[in-house]
Amino acid sequence: LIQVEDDRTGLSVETLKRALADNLFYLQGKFPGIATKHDCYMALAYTIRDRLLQRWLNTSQTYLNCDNRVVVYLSAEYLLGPHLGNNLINLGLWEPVKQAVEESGLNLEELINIEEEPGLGNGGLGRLAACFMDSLATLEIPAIGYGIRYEFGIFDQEIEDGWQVEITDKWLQLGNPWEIARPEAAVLVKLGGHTESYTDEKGDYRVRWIPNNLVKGIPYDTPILGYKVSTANNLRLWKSEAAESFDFQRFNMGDYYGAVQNKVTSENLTKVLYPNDEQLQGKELRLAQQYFFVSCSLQDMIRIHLADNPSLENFHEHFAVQLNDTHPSIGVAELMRLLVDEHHYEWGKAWNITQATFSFTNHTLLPEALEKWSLPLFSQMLPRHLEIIYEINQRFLDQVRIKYPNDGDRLAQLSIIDEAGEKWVRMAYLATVGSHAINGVAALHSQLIKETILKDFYELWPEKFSNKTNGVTPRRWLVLSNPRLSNLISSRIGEGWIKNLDELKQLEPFADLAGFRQDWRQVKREVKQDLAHYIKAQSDLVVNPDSLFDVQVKRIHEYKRQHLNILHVIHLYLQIKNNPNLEISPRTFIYGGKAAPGYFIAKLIIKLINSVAEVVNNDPAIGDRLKVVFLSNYNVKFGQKVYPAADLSEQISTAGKEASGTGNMKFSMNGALTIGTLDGANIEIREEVGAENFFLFGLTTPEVEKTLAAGYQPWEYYNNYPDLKAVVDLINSGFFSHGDTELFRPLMDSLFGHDPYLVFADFQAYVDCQHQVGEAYKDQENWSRMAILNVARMGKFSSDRTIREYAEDIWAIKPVVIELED
Ligand code: 26V
Repeated sequence: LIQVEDDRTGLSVETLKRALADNLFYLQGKFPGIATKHDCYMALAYTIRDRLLQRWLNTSQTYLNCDNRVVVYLSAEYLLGPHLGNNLINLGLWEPVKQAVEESGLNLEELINIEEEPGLGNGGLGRLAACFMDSLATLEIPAIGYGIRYEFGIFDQEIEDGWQVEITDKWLQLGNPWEIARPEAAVLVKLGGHTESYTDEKGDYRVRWIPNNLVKGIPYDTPILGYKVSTANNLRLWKSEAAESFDFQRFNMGDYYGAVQNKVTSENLTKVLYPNDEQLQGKELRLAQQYFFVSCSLQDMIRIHLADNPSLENFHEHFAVQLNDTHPSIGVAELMRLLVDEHHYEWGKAWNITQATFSFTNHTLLPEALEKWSLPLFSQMLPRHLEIIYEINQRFLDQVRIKYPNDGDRLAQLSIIDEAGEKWVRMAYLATVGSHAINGVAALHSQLIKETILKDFYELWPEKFSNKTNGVTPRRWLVLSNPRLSNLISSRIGEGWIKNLDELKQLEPFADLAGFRQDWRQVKREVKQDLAHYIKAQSDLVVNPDSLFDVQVKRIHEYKRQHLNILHVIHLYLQIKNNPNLEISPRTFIYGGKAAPGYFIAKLIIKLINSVAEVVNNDPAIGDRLKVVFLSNYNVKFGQKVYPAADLSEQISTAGKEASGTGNMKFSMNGALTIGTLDGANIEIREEVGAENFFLFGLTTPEVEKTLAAGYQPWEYYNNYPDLKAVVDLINSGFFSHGDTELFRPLMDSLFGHDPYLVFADFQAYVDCQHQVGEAYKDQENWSRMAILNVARMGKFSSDRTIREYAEDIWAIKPVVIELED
C-alpha cells in the first residue's frame, strides 16, 4: 500500500494522528501553532470523512449493480444534529480517535462540541427524518434521503429581558466538511408561465409547459452511516442557483438588471427554512421550495432509473417514495407530469405507476397546520400541475360517484379542491389520493386520522390506512448522548441492545438489585452535575443536582401547554410562601424551546416562564427548594445534554393534539419518568413501561371533545378550584411583572376566553399528579426501580422497529449487505 491511501483509511492511532496533522496542514492550511480549535475540528472531521468514503461509494456502487428496491424519503426537513460524534460511534472508532486526538494535544469532547449543527428542521418531523436515516442505514436498507440544503436553518434563539430574540443561523459560514457538491448532477426546474396544447408527430394530443423562470438545482451529498455496518446511504440536499442559459437570454435582450434580478430570485429559493407554527398560506416562496426539491429529486430518480432500465414502466418497482407530511405532496402531480408530458405515458398507466410509488405519512391533526394553497397562487406558479390535479380530481370523483350515487356532500368533502368559499388545493387530499398507503405516527393519532381529517377516504379505502408508531435512534439518543448510562447497561447485559433495543428487557431483574440501583443513581447524579455546570455557564444560576430535574423541552405551542407547567410552578411557590416550613422534594424546573417568530402567545409564555424564574430564584424564603430555568436555543446538541439529566419528563399536551411526540421516548430511554396525558405515543409508552411506572393525569380525547362541545367554561374552574384561582390572581396582580397588570393579559384572556387546549380544566389533576411525583421522589430506591424498568421496557421505541415496520408493510423492501473490501 502506498502511504497516501494508508493515511486516509488507516485506523491505528499512529495513522489517525498523522492524518489529523496532514489534514490540518493541507486542507485547513494551518500549522498546529496557529490553528484555531475550529481548524482542528475541521481536520478531524475530514479525517473521519475519509474513513467513510469507501463505505459510501461502495454502497452506491452496490445499489447500482444489483436491481434491488430503494426507499426514497422525501422530506422538506432533516434535523440531523452534529455528525462527528455520531460517525465515531457508528464507525466504532471512538476510542482510537480519542487517543489520537489526545496524543495530538487536543480534547475530543471539545472538538465535537465545536461542530455547528445542521438545523435543517423545525422539530419533531425533521428529527424523525434524521432518526429514520440512521435506522435505514443501520438496517442496511437501500435508501436515499432527498431534501433542501437551506443556507439558513432554524433560527438561533437568544433570550433578552425574558423575551425570545431570533438570530439568523449561519451554519455554513465556516464550511461544512460533511458534504460533497455534485454540480455535474445538476437539474433544471421550471416555474410559472403557461401551458399550451399541441399535436405530436404521432397525432397525439399533448400539453407543454412554457415556464417564465428556470432554476438550477445543485445536489449536495452527505453520507449517513449505519451503526457498525458498511452501509453509508446518501442524503442528497438541493441548493438552488440561477440557470445560466436563462440569464443569458435576458442579457442578450439588453436586460442586464433583469438578469441579475432573476439570479437573485433563483438563489433565494433555498435560502431559509420556514419556521412552522406560522401561517403559510400566501407564502409563495414556500410552495416554490417544495416544488423545487421534489422536482429535482424525481428527475434525479428518473435519471438513475433510466441508467439501467429501458423505460419507466417499472419505476415503482425500483423506488418506494415516502412523503414526509404534505410538504413534498406536489410530487404526485409532478411524477404524473414527468410521465405523461415528458415521457409520453398514457394517463392510466402513469397513474398506476404514481400510486404504486408513493406513500404518505401524516404528522398532525391541527386544522391550522393542514397545508392548502390558494388556487390563484398555484396556477400562477404551477399552471400545468393545477391542470393535472384537476384531472386527477375529476377521475377520482367519478369513482366516488359510482360508489355513492347522488351524494353531493360527499363529493364536496372528498374533492382535492376546496370550493366552499375561496378556492384551495388541499395537499393532504392530493397525497392521499396519490398514495397506496397512508399512515399516522402513533396508535391514537392513526385512529383519529381515520375518524376525522381523512374519514371519507378511510371509508373508500380502509386497506390503505395503517399506524407506524414513531421511534428514535438509540445510537444518538443513548450511546452518544449518555455514555455513562450506556456503559452501565452494557456492563450488565452486553452491547447487543444498541442494535436490538428489545434486549434492554434483560435489565429488568437488575431493578431489584440494590447495588445496581446505587450505580444507576450514581450515573444519574454525574450526568445531572454536568447539566448543572452547563446551566451555571449559560444562565449563571446554581442548581442543586440532588433536586428533582423536571424538564419540558420542545417547541413552544399552546397545545403542548408549557403554560400549564408554569402554573404548577407558581402553585408550588405559593404553597411554600404560605407554609414556609413545607417539606417538598426540591425541584429544578428546566424549560427549553423555540416559539415561531410570529406566534405572539408562545413568545408571551416564554416571557412568563422567565418572569416567574426571576421571582422564584431570587426569593430567599424559597432557598433551593425551587429553581426555574429557561435554557435558550434548544436544539439537537442541547437535547443530547438534557435528556440524560432529566428525572421527570413533561408530556402534558391536550389529549388528541400531539400526534406522537418523540422527546417523550428520548427521556424514558434515558431513565426519566413521565408525567403525561393520554396523548400521542405517551399512551404506548405507558402500556410498555406499566401504568405503575408512569404518572398519568388529565382528560382523555373523548372527554376533551365532550368538554368543548358542551361549551367549555374556564371561569367555572377558576371559581371552583381555589389553588387555580390563587395562581391566576397572582399573575394578574402584576406580581411577576414588576406591577404591570397588562403584560400577561393576552395570555390570561386566551385562557379565560377561548382556550381549545383546556388548561384550566386539567389544572387540578395536573397539580395532584405532580404532588404524587414529589412524594414518589422521596423514596429514592423505588424511584430508581421505576426508572430502570422504564429503560428496560423501551425496546419498542427504537426507530429501527419503526423502519422495520415501514419496510415490511409499506415498502416491501429487503436489506442489501455492503461488503467492504480494500
Ligand atoms: C405546523 C403548524 C403550522 C401552522 C400552525 C400550527 C402548526 C403546528 C404544528 C405544525 C407541525 C406539523 C408537523 C409536525 O412537525 N408534526 C410532528 O411530527 C412529529 C413526528 O411525527 C410528532 O412526533 C409530533 O407529535 C408532531 O407534532
